[in-house]
Amino acid sequence: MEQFETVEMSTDLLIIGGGMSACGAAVEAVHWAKDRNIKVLLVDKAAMDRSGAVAMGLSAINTYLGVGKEGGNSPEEFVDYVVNDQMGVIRQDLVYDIGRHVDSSVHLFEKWGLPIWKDEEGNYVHEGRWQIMINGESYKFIVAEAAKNALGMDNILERVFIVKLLMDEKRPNTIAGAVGFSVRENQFYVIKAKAIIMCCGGAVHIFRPRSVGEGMGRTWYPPWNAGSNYAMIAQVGGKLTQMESRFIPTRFKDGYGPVGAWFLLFKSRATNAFGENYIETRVEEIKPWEPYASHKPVPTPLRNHQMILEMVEGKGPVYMRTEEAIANLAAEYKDDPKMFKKKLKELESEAWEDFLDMTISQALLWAATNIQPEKQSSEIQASEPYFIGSHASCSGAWCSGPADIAPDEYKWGYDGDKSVTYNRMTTVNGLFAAGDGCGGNAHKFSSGSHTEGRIAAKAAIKYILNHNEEPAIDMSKADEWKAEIYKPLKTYEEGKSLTVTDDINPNYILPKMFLFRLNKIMDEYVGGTSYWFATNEKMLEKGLEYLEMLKEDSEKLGARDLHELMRAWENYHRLWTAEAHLRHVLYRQETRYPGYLYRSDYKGLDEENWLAFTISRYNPETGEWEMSKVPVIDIFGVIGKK
Ligand code: SFD
Ligand code: AMP
Repeated sequence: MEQFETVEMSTDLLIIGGGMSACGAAVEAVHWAKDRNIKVLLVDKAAMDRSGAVAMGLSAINTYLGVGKEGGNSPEEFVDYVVNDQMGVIRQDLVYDIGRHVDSSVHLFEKWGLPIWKDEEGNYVHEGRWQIMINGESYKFIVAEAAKNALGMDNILERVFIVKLLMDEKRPNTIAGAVGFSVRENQFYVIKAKAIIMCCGGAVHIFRPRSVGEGMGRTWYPPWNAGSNYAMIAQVGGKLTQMESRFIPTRFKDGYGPVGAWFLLFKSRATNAFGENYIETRVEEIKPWEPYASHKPVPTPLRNHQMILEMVEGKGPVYMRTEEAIANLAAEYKDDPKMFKKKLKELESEAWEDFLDMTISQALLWAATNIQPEKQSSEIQASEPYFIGSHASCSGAWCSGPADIAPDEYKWGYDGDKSVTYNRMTTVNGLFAAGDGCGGNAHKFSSGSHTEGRIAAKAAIKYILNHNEEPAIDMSKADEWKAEIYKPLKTYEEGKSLTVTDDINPNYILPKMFLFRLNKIMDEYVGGTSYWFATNEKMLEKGLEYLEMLKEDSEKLGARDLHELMRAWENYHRLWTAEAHLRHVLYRQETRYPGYLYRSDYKGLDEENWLAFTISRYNPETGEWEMSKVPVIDIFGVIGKK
């Protein structure tokens, strides 16, 4: 323990994470903090230039409304879209809040240097109604630069992994700080803070991925999003919502290339192996999920359901008809051979750029398997489940909404005084969440997550001004926390000489083996890809039993170096996320999201009982999980609207 120096730090606002929402939080927080003598510190487990989901870049910004522009959308229309895509269970106050502010984040990105595609009149080129095209290979770098400029490097800790949050010793249910360690240097951090914004992204590798063995690590969402948001918020008693809302993205097979550009920009069809368009041929099969089934566009889970039926009935592979889409788009120029050739080349290069900007592995896979998108179709498939509160799913913390829109049930302030509410504050005082971490609020994507970081930061500064008290943390416990965090290193050192191969040992379990076990339990009992996303009460109860045993074994996690120590704690966060997920799946007794999750024992939609948010709270005093539900309030009257 002596070799690890304890670094004690103190700040007013602590931003945990350095991704899209954290960068938004940083820029906004500094704006409100700078003339008020308020300190802001950001801690990222990686390097901000390329950390988080946008590391590889993106080819589109999926949330842009164009409010007030010709042909633009209103925030109310955005609410209608999101609520119905997500089968009704959405916090309309939070979505509206994103809708009314998101354009300004996009305009900032452009000001900071992000190239956005423009047409001849200088308007943004839309991929679809809500999506605009970008040259986004350096998207994260550009957004991070603005955050770094705002904060200054002295107020940023990179490569420091936050393991757990600390609660105030004097004030009940109030946040006071966090502890973590450097993954490069022998430094252990205790950080005191008056408010914290959780910006740690979603969770990947909770379920066994389709890519195993030599393909391990290739996933759609980034493998380093390890559920830190959900785990750390739950551990201190913060309420989580919609943790059953996992996301099953339809992706190009094996390379995980996104499909949005193909469906929306290239107007491609997807068909089964016999050329049948399942969106048209399987209309009847989604009817049990009315009123949502008739909404346009068809909700994402229902589109997935139609595709999954093709596979289950033996009509796969399912193909994205890229060659047909390119031919259709070029056909307009068929009477002018020169223009036709030029257009074909242009479309070909756009097809490759889409992946080179965002999912390079898909472009590599195309090259490696001799795919020429203008000549042949590519397989698509339903991926393994992910947890992401910012895409077409909404797992995350139960957060307070905007004072002017949120009904009383959805907003709270210090001591429950509804006249002083803090937007995006969790149910723990002073603890805020944004991006993938804020639940019940889907379709934020990169721009909406940045926006939510900004919203949370403004509220967190207000909270600090109203509660400007020193956090009460008992520093005499620092050595205890330190021993707990570095324990996997010690466990490994003490046990390593007992076996010749160090990945199999009776005294410890290495993070990779731990991960494999978690993945197996979740896949087989909680409805992973092997089971086509289906499970039932009995399976879930069995799965929970095995998770409990894994929890016991987490005490024996071993790590060979600092990097592996991070892997150990990431997997511990995954375990908590997995348990929260399982408990929510068990609680919601219906199949609201076919295509994402099937309860074999409750096959249909049950609007009467389950048009509600599922809420879980881990009680730190008793160690028990408490489940409850909160009714959905249709603030804008959009549920089931055609
Ligand atoms: O089409 C700790 N996303 C897309 N968004 C778009 O707008 N357009 C697209 O085209 C998108 N596509 C897409 C997308 C993502 C990926 C991976 C691909 C394609 C291949 C979604 C967005 O990226 C997503 O909505 C946002 O990035 C979410 O933002 P945020 O802030 O919630 O998460 P983050 O950016 O991943 O950042 C997480 C940060 O936390 C750090 N971290 N730091 C300290 N301690 C810990 N314990 C920590 N745990 C995590 C991370 O290092 C990181 O900085 S399309 O396919 O959908
Ligand atoms: P994806 O590439 O699947 O992440 O999708 C990018 C964006 O396009 C998201 O906003 C999706 O909701 C949207 N999208 C993808 N496919 C479709 C589709 N077939 N119909 C309507 N919207 C879609």
